[in-house]
Amino acid sequence: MYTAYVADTPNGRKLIIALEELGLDYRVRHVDLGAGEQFAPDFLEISPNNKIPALVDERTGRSLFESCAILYHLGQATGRLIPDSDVVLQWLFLQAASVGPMLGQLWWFRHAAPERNGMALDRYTRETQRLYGVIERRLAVSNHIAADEYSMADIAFYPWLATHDELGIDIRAYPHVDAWLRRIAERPAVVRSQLKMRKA
Ligand SMILES: N[C@@H](CCC(=O)N[C@@H](CS)C(=O)NCC(=O)O)C(=O)O
Repeated sequence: MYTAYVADTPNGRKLIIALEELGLDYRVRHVDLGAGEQFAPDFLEISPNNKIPALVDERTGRSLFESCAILYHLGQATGRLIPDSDVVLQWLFLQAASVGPMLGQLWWFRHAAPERNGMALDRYTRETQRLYGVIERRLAVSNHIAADEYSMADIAFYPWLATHDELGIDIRAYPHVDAWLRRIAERPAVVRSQLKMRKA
């Protein structure tokens, strides 16, 4: 039995999709980021960077933070969704190091900044478009991100790239990403993850 600490954000959703895909036994703990629950001492014990998601294995008491490290761990522990560990890892690093932070900044400057900042909007929009272009080129030659088959890399990218409308990104400019998003959205585990996240 696992406990998944999440909120209704792309990083939280990744973990729920992975747990659903793997059919693992887990319960959800919703962390109220607006109320500052991520700074509670108990939560910092398992997630010292005060961010969701985090995962606790209740059988061993072992905890992990950083979404892509958690996905990688679950894949290795079950022997599933990691067709080639080095290749999956490189895409997981790209997601965690670039796609999450850049799209996250663009979202913040578009939806949460107290005043409009044209330079930041321009910079993060161009960087986000560049990253959609990287994945577009990859999906032009591969059915999925790390390999032809579905893997943890797709789980890591999907909830982020699915936010294109909120980011002002015209998905028609990235037809392979668009088709891939539609295919992933139909997966039963992805559909179930949405229901689980509603409470998050
Ligand atoms: N690199 C981290 C990023 C996690 C992250 O940014 N989580 C956000 C929600 S999407 C969070 O918990 N923010 C709370 C805060 O910064 O106080 C990961 O992939 O797990």
